[in-house]
Amino acid sequence: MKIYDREGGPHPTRVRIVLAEKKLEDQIEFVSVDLIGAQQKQSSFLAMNPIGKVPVLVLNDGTIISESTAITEYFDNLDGNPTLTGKTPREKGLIHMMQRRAEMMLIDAVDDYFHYGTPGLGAALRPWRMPDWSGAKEWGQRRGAYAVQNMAYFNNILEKQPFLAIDAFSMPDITLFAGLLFAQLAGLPIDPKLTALAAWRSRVSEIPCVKNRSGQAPLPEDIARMSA
Ligand SMILES: N[C@@H](CCC(=O)N[C@@H](CS)C(=O)NCC(=O)O)C(=O)O
Repeated sequence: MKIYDREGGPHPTRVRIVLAEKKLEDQIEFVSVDLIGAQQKQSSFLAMNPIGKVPVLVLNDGTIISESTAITEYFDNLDGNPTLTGKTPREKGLIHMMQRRAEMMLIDAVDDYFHYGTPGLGAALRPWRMPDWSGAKEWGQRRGAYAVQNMAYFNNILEKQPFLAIDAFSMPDITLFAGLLFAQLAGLPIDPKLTALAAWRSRVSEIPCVKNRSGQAPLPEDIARMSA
């Protein structure tokens, strides 16, 4: 199987945590996509994934699966023993409820902030990012404020329970963790008053599949190019 992604990107990080948890890393050939160079917007990549984003999973029979939630479902169910996406209808319901919220209320809003409210990945991507829309920057900043406001929602949940959806670590914990890494990188750290969220993040960062994987931080060369 092949995965097209970029080490350290928030969504690639989600999938790499899943691969570590499911012990599937050695079955994957990673293909690095130069996001700052806008390789994901070139026709050869768009033929594979028309939304022009990584990660993309290509199975050995040529089947293409994009969207990190879908890729997580695929890997988690491959061995018939799902540990991240729920075993029972109740667990699956709770997990997908919180998964949607972690995306909609945090990681997607941070993405909008990063790409519109800040210089984002830079000049090569601007043609795909509404460069002439005069309200874009202000809208991006509002999306950042929305993400920050929503951190309190997740904090409230984590005051009452150890993980976001069920009693154990599951898919939305991965999404929230990656979303908070992205937020921090974009300049939106957790408010120190949100102690339950911060404590949960420390605990999650010690879980083996999170701790022992590559890809938590963007590649040094990408950081240098982003700030150039
Ligand atoms: N909904 C997608 C989002 C993927 C996404 O936003 N990927 C980012 C990297 S973390 C990307 O490809 N950004 C480059 C771009 O937007 O052009 C998923 O869950 O996989």
